[in-house]
Amino acid sequence: MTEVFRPEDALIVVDVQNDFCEGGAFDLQGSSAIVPPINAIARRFQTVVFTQDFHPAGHSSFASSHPGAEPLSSITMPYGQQTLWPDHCVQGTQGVDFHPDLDQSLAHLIIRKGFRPQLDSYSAFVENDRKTGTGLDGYLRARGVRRCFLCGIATDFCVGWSALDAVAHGFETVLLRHLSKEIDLEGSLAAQMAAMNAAGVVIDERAG
Ligand code: VGL
Ligand code: ZN
Repeated sequence: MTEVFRPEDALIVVDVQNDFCEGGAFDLQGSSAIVPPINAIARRFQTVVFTQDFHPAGHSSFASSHPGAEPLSSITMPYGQQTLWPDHCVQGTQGVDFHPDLDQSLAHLIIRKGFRPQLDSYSAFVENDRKTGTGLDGYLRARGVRRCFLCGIATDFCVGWSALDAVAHGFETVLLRHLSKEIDLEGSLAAQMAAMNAAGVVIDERAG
């Protein structure tokens, strides 16, 4: 039986953008497959939020901004450890756009993140300094949301951090595992799944 979502449920669709999909700058291989079922499930929610990774050129989270640094290595920033990524989701490029099959008319709010040159943001709620809020918490509260469902890219980074922060902000939280795609960098998927389990995130393994 298809679950009936409640008026106080929100769907948060994280970073379903060209650069993380086939042919993108940081192609996670197979990301496109989650797009049609995300559209389908989004039609059943009364609150739908998309997030968009939205970096300026030369962003500090790019390996190319740190001479000699390899992509997927790590550096210490003033706010803590930061993984260095290939250039991705740069404002004004095609890679920053949502996947062409993602139905943007379903989004009630689009939260952009990672636009401060010296600060990255994985979570939809709080940037990587763990202090700078995006405003999402206030928006969801104002709309009476009590439970957050999360899906998108990447399970072990932006989706996972968003799920942990949803719990930390007092929301019941469900990860839609099969509507999410992982990076899996040196055990990051197992570690993030364990963290979500420990925090009380409900892991939903159904296809949607
Ligand atoms: C993401 C790495 C860098 C994500 C964004 O969407 O999970 N990962 N920027
Ligand atoms: Zn990014």
